[in-house]
Amino acid sequence: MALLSIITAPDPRLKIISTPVDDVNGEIRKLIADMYETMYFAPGIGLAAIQVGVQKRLLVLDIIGKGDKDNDPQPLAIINPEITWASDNDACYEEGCLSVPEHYADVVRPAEIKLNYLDVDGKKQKLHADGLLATCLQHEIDHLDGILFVDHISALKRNMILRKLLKQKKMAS
Ligand code: GNR
Ligand code: NI
Repeated sequence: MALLSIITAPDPRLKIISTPVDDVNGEIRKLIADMYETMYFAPGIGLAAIQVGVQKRLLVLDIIGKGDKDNDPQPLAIINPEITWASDNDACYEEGCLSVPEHYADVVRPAEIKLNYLDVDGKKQKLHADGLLATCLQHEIDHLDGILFVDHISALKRNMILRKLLKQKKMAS
C-alpha cells in the first residue's frame, strides 16, 4: 500500500471530468487500496480518484471512519456511479473537502439518492442512501465531474476561500 498525495484547490486538475473505468482489474484494486489508506490517514470520510490525480470515475468512502472507537470501519468502493433517482426534499450539511483544506460551508443537496455502480469485484450494485452517506456520495460524484463543494456556495464566499488557498500556496512555494 502507499499514501497518495492529495491535490488542493485552486488546481485545474480538480476541474477535469473523469472517464469511466472499463475494466475492474488488479491495477484498479491497487488504486482503491491506496485510496483507502490515504483517506483514513488524512483523515476524511471520502476520497475521489481525481483528488489523487487519477482521472477515473471511482471513489472510496467510510462515513464511520477508523477514528471512531465504538464502530467498525465500513469501507465502500464505488466505481462508475450513476444517480438514478434523487428525492425532492433537500438536506443541508456543513461540508469540508480534503482538496479545500480547513474551510467549511453549508451545502444543500437532495436528502436521498438511488445509485447504480460497480463494486471492487466489478459486480453491478444498487444503493439507496440517505443522511450523511447521501451527502458524501453526491460530494464525491461531483468530484468526478470536476465540481467542488465551493461551487455550490455564493461566488463571494467561494472566491474568498480560493484566494486564501492560492495565497497559502504562493507562501509555501
Ligand atoms: O472528509 C470529508 N468530510 C465531508 C464532510 C461533509 C461532506 C462531505 C465530506 S467529504 C470529505 C472528504 C473529501 O474531500 N472527499 O472528496
Ligand atoms: Ni472532497
